[in-house]
Amino acid sequence: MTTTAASAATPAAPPHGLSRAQLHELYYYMRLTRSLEERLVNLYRQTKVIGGLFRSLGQEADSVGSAYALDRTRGDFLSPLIRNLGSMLVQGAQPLEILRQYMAKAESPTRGRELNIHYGDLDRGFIGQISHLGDMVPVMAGVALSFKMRKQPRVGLVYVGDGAMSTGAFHEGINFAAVQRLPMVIVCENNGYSFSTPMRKQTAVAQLVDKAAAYGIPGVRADGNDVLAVYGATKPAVELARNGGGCTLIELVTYRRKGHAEHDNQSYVPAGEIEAWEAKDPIDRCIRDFTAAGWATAGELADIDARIASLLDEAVGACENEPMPEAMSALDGVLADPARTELEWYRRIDG
Ligand SMILES: Cc1ncc(C[n+]2csc(CCOP(=O)(O)OP(=O)(O)O)c2C)c(N)n1
Repeated sequence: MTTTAASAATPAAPPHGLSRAQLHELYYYMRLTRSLEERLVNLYRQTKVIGGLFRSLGQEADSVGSAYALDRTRGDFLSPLIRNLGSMLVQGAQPLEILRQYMAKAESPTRGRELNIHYGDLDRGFIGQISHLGDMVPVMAGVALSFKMRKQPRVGLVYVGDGAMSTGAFHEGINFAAVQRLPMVIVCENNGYSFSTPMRKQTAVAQLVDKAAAYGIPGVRADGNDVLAVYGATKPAVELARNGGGCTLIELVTYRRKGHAEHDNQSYVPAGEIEAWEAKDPIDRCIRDFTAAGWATAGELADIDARIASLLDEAVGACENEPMPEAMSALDGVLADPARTELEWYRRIDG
């Protein structure tokens, strides 16, 4: 993107048919993702988060820009992973329910049965994730197959990490999607690491997108830290899928600036690497690009920041004082009838 002082006076139209308001929305969701995760870090350090905390620091543009390319009004679906909080927010997830979920509160979507962002909502078009890497690819292939069989113009988008691409489930899922020409987009977030395994030990291909050719489908590679490049890569793939053109593999090149989760001290990361990627921060870049092009003023972006801060103040304040689930409800909604019978037995002996 080239910008000059003169272009700020008469801004060029934003790319990819996006409006100024839509660019502000892209910024909103990236900032919301980061700020919500920062609140979660504070709560984690106060031991108020139950279980692990998985950050997407530095990857906000890839989640937000790709999810934004789906059409929620047409019933498109996505399948997030632990680092795709941003995509869920775009799809309509609310900060309060994310906070409740991380703190295992009684009112959380899974009522304390599952943690972090492991939940789904079919009405809002995001699917609860299976932890086993790669498994969501065949699951989304099934969803996309149902769209195709019912002749619905809907698209399914599934996220995988560089590590997940080495699994058998990924291979079976992408192959099936390719052969069946399913209305599907597979977004690979190449963030350099799978837990402590760097890319060079993960795969022998030079670029993950090279794998697309082996399945006979189009492959696209984009800068995952540039929200407009991400949107620009994903939108045509979504429309191709919707129009019967089948599945595309998109590689978004980014970097995992935090450890696998908060407990991971990243001792395996070479010196200077994190700092080099800090300089390519997707939110800083968005602010720079949007203001230089005249698509947003610093004041407009600061207003968005302030709106998010007060939204999160309210959500954290409300959630912190909410109760945990009743201990005796632990088996409700988890297992089938025999377990409930057992629970009744415990209730009886409990008096
Ligand atoms: C089949 C399988 N093997 C191992 C794990 C344990 N595990 C959970 S996340 C993770 C790393 C995932 O790396 P990647 O797919 O690159 O995604 P990233 O964490 O980098 O976003 C591992 C090894 C798992 N969940 N499933």
